[in-house]
Amino acid sequence: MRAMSNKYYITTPIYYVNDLPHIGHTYSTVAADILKRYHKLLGKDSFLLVGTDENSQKSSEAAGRAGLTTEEYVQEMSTKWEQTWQKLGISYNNFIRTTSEEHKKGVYDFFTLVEKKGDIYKGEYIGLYCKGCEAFVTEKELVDNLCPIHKLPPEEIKEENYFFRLSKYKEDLLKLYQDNPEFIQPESRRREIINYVQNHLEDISISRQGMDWGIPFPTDEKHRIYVWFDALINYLTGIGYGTDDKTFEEYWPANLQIVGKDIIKFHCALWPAMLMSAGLPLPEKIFAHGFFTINGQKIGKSTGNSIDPVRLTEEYGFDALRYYLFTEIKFGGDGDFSEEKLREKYNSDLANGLGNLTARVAKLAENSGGEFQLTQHTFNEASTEEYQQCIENLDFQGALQVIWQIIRSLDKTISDNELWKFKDEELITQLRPLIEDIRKVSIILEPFLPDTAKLLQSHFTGPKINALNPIFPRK
Ligand code: ME8
Repeated sequence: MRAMSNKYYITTPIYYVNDLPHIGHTYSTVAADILKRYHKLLGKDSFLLVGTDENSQKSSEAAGRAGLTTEEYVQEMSTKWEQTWQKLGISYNNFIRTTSEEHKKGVYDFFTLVEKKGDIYKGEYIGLYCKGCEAFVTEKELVDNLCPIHKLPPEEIKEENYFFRLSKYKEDLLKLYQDNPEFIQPESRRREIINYVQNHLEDISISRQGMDWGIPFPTDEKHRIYVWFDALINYLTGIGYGTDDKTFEEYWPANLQIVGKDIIKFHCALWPAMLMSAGLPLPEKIFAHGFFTINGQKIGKSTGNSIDPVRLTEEYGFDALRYYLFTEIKFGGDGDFSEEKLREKYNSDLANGLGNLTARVAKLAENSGGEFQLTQHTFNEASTEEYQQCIENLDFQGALQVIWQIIRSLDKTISDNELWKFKDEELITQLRPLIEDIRKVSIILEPFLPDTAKLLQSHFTGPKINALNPIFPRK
């Protein structure tokens, strides 16, 4: 197995640019951001890659509708995606665009390795293609002759294409899943993939003819590389594959790749097979989370019905949105998004819970007139084993529950001991451990609520502690 290393490399899917980010994309990206921040706090050299998938047919169609050239369109849209992650405070290290020269260079290098291995051949493809999925669908998968996800009629496509010998890797993939039960998480997804690889794995078409958008096929100018084959390689090119070997070697293989459950076949079967073919190490783990609905309806660019994460952030704050997303639903499962529930959680756990506690303690500290010489805690000292275990297991809900138990118990200490009845030295003595605990809470909050954590850390520094305006005004 791999030697222990001090780096942590985590990725999110790279999203299509034919629309703007919605709450589903935000969910995957924030999950990765939580883990990036957590590992950084543990002292790891952590790298979070995000980006946009621009070589898809969807891009040129959307550009046409917008009256722009595809280049202009993808440029404009990818800027908007990047700005959204900036507005939401995502701590990414690189934003990879699949139309960039670095990416293309890496794709060509990768292609050369796979081709040398003899894993690319020319064949004829006849199939039903769903533009929403940017993938072929089988007749069996259709519901009323429509793609079940996008409710669109697939097109029949018949053409000469290049194929990747995916089926050649069937036994290697099954062995991978067998030997590394942690490779695909959660377990339900692992079983789904084992079933797919055992029963349905076929060679996959990796080129398209007659397109004027996409990376030109390296060995045949009539073809373009089919978007998934190029898109997956972003996880390598985003850390320098093909252009900066040193950085690439430092970070690859990824420690964790986060995806939604809609794209697991590509990530858990095609992607490791591509890497095996190229002779590159495999990622350690792929985690597929569930899907949000809004009032039971799938959210998505092709179906409309989106919720704008930037507006929610402006209204409730980024931390509140993060808190809601990861307390409401067990990471991995599906859930329903509701602004009403977001507001309820905001008021009960943030305004009344954390906000109220910190305001009370700060006010008492000011009233006491005391000076507090406080301890500097490292992240490890501040966090409990249970909290760390939850995050290592990607149980974000569990980790937040650990924090909120502490918050409730601190509140209870104030009420049970009727701290407001104390004065001067007695009050100072009673407050000191409470303030120390708030400081610890503010440290372990950081992966989840980074702005709040910073604010509390700077407010409760001592020696003098002033009153604090409610950090979460009631909504
Ligand atoms: O599939 N709930 O991009 P995409 C939760 N470009 N997560 C959701 C969601 C929802 N309702 N809707 C979308 C692509 N997501 C490819 C990926 S990677 C090499 C290429 C999230 O723009 C979830 O992470 O369609 C899902 O996997 C991803 O957005 C799909 O984004």
